[in-house]
Amino acid sequence: MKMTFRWYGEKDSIAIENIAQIPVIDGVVSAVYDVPVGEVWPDESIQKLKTMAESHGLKFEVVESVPVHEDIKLRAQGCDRLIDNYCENIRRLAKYGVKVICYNFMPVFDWLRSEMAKPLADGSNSLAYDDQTVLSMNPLNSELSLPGWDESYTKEGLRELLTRYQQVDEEGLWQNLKYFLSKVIPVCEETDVKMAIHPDDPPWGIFGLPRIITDEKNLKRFLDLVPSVYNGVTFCTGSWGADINNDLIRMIHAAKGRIHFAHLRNIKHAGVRNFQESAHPTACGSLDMFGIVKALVDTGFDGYVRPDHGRMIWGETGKYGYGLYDRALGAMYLYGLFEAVKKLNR
Ligand code: DNO
Repeated sequence: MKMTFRWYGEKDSIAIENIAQIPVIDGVVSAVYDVPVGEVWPDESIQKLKTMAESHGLKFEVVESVPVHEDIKLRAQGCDRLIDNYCENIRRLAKYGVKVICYNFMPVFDWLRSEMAKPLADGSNSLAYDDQTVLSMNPLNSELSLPGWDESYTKEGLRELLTRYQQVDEEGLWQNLKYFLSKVIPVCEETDVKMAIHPDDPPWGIFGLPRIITDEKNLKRFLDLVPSVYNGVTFCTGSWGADINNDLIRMIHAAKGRIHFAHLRNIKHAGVRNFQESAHPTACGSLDMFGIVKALVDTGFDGYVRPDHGRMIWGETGKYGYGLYDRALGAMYLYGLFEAVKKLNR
């Protein structure tokens, strides 16, 4: 297991020096952020991330994300050029030592919450989701914006995009994903870079858009789409765990050998489709973090891990879910779990 930490590059308010001082961190997870989705990343930008990481004693082996252009998800005209660009990015990243690429196949929106800074009993705050609130939202009218979303959408652009998706249901999205993977995975095999799809967050359709990386059945279907080790997943406990019917430990066993990256965080369920993100330890939320780590170790997982989202604690402000302090506490806790489980398993 290699413990990593997400870093948004030079523009991140969290200095890489601070990340390097968290004792267990092996590398940063980052991306090139100033190139429009679908275009090729300049060599210099990739090289720069690597150099910055290495000059702080950190590796740069995981990219999150190389975003997938909507025209690929829609399999629209011109998508082959965009897929070629994606393949070129894989080749370039491989040249600089990248081993895993995290991406998602969620139409239009990335992760979604109804509240960004909901107070917790201890005075800290975190991200929360309540389906009733979300059902009453209209992305075209509300002020809704999330750090995970493409901020360049205009209202008209968004309306047009939502209209185009009316032609694509879940089955259509599966086919488009298969087409994308059939082009990309051979390049991964050639360059030894593993693709790791991120589950949909939350794992159900929103705003009438299809979502497919949602549960155990679909996880298996995804793995069978292209049965190559290079076609793998990012096991995000907070995303899959949002559906109370998902048995995360069984899902880890179902994906044995195909989990290349793990996003480990805890959430506390307040009801069906209603949860708040909590501190990482098992006792703070609804997920069995020990059981999850044990399942990963038992199935021979040897990939990258990162603490995911944290609360905002000690007065910290900044990018929602991506403060320094609580993620650092999370990294320490998770590392401790891995060390203990591995030693007990010997
Ligand atoms: C949220 C993240 C996601 C993730 C993408 C991967 O905090 O886990 O935005 O980076 O879905 O493509």
